[in-house]
Amino acid sequence: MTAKITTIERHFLDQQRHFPDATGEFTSLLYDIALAAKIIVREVNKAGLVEILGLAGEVNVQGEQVMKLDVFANETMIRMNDHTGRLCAMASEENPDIIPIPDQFPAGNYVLVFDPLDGSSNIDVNASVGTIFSIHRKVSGRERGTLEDFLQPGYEQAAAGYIIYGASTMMVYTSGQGVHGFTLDPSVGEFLLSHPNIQIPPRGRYYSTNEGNYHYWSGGVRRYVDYLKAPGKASGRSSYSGRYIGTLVADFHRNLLAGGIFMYPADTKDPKKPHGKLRLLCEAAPMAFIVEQAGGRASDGREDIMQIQPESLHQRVPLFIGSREDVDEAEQFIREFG
Ligand code: FDP
Repeated sequence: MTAKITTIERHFLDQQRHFPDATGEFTSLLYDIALAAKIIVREVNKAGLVEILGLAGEVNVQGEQVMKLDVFANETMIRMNDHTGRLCAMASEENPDIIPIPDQFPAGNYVLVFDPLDGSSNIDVNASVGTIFSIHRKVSGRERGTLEDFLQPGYEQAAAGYIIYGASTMMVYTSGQGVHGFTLDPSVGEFLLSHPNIQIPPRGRYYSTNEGNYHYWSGGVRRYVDYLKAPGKASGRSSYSGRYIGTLVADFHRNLLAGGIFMYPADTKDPKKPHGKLRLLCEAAPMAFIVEQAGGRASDGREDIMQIQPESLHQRVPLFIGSREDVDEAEQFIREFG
């Protein structure tokens, strides 16, 4: 056993040394998120027990109010980060407006956007769920954050990451110095560096999408998925395998390690959501930062997700993300067939 054991805290401190002017504020912010994840996973691991220990919304046997897991995850992220003096505002997938830092606490130089419990429809069936986060530097010049601090394109992110509550719990993040993954060792309660410098294969063999929406997709997207499934006799390639659980974090994570493409295209199913389902700021942009740092690509079918100038906090975008050559090819089909 010669492998070096690096805790997430040690790793963050080592990374900070590359920036002699760093105050430690950013490093501490990442560490607070890791801590919030440990609190969330403690409850996620009890998800199947709510029937026994008390239903969400009821009072449990200990006399405590039982919260729905997504509400609990949201409140944990907010409570862990509202008083530390590192943030000037937050935004969550669960809250319609920005979440101010209460007046009694100091304001910092960063804003945090998060999806506290991604894939929430999978909680009841004991499949993987996750938390996604994105950090931007304050640009408004105001002491307390404003909407302007959130409406920044993806390439301005200071850091982004996710936590996957799966067979084991992993935190994967980037701050622009590569992508690093940590696995939680529950026996010591520490995230340990298990996947340094993750690189996504340039081409994969897997596609992940909700094919139930096939008839609502554009011609280009349909042709692309047909192409993935057809044996490529001429090119000698075999057909792709489908993998889709319906939790962005889990589907993305699989493709990040194994190679492949995740798609949530625009569809005509719901006229209120003409740009697909996923949110730019708390889902697409953070995943785009990670995949680019790992050597992959993220596109809305026409342009890079990282280049999109957000117009509203909960803006939705189509998403094609994963191995570089696969995303290039998806774009080609959309260019050619619409
Ligand atoms: P969910 O609504 O369960 O939170 O964020 C939205 C999301 O999950 C993604 O995690 C997932 O990729 C997608 O929606 C699944 O949507 P479909 O059920 O339409 O496939």
